[in-house]
Amino acid sequence: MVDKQKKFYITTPIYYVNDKPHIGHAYTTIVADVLARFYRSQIGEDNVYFLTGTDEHGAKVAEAAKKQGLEPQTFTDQVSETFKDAWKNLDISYNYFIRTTEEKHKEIVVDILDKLKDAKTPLGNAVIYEGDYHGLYCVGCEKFILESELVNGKCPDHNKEPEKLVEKNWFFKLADYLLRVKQAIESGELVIYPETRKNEVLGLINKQDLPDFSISRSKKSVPWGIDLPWDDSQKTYVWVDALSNYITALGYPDGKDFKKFWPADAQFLALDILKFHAVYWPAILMALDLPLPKLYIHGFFTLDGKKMSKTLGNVISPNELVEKYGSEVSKYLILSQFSFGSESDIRVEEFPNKYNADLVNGLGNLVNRVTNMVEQYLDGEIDHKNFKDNRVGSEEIKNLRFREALLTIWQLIQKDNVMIDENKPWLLVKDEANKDQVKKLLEELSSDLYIIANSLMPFMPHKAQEIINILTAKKIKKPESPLFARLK
Ligand code: ME8
Repeated sequence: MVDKQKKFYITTPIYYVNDKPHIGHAYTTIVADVLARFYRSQIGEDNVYFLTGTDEHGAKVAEAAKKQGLEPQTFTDQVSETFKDAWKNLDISYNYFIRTTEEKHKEIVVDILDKLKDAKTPLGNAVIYEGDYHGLYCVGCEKFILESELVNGKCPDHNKEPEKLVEKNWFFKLADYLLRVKQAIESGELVIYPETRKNEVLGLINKQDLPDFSISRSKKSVPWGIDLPWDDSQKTYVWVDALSNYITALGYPDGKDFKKFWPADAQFLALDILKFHAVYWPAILMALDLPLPKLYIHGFFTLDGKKMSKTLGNVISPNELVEKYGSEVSKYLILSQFSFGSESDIRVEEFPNKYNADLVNGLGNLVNRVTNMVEQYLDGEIDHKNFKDNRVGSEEIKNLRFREALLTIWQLIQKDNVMIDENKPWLLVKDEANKDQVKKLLEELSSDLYIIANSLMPFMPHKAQEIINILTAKKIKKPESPLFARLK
């Protein structure tokens, strides 16, 4: 990522409203939030755009609505609110929350479809053509599934036999774009990070197992979606509708935000939707003659070794974590457990110890000790003009190494706590001759604390600000109640 760039556009996937927000959705949204806050501090509020939202069309959502006896729109209105609430509880600083059922999005999708319909592939063929689709369709996945992907005749993710479908569809001529997508990946025009995922996508293209994909479904099988502008027997396939959100939100093609922010500088997702983002999406963008984004893929994590799912009932709601720990600590606990990109198991049972060790005994204790000593030994007076905003962990954040950024900050916290233990200022102050030494020590500690607080800004903006306010007050005072209360 280039440092001096003037804009930064960050997206998360838009989440399906057939499910409630869980810790998997929260992870993606939190990393996007940290990066957005970081870049805002680097290049200014107006130059960062952070988009998230909900994916509200398709058979899967219609089915979920039906189960609850609700009209799809009423149902999606309700569930998209639960996502907004969860992000509010986690203090997520998105600039826009897009819903695929909103008018502006639907209008621009129609415009995109019309453009694709008129476009020619690099080989001179029509980008969109009509054909018969014979296929197996998994409603759970919301996609056609290949014979080779089945396990014992069933979709491995949903343990359900797919439906056989033959229907008239409109297709996207992916075949004419595969070579170009491959070249774009190899040349770095399309960024896919980490390397393992990039190689996976290249492998997929080399295997030549990527047929042209449908951009529409017959209204009979999927009645809930955007009308296809030139064929009223068809609805827009939910993935074309969904992927478009990344540009409809910005007001493609003429919107000010679109002109300023596209292409995306960081599109976050997990590997479950890699093919759609790393093959279909770039091909669609090429057909629209638009520049390609950077895709950042994090691990798909399990809970106690099992896939999280509503059926297994092992879904952790971010709201429960926020209720117990507050938003900032919840974000800390989630981000510090594993590195971006690694496939991991969430171990919620480790959260209480981690909280006590890192926040109560680590950061909270350091703030308490330093401010208490400054208050007592120096009458609260430290010349904070000497504080420097030398943040630590910035390089790590730029490289998506969020856990490592936190580790770097916590090394400084640890170093300072040790420095206090070793120097024992409470003994030093007993002798007037050590006055300067104590002052110097507390100056260094306060100045470190200032660095720690600034470095924590993208992760814990409120706690960080609280620390900065204490340190830059006329007189430093120990906080009235501890920054992080011990868990009972
Ligand atoms: O796929 N571990 O929506 P979705 C890590 N609507 N991340 C997880 C996760 C887990 N166990 N579970 C979910 C869709 N996620 C489409 C996307 S985009 C144009 C359309 C996160 O609700 C992760 O980011 O199934 C994953 O890619 C996304 O949620 C899937 O969300």
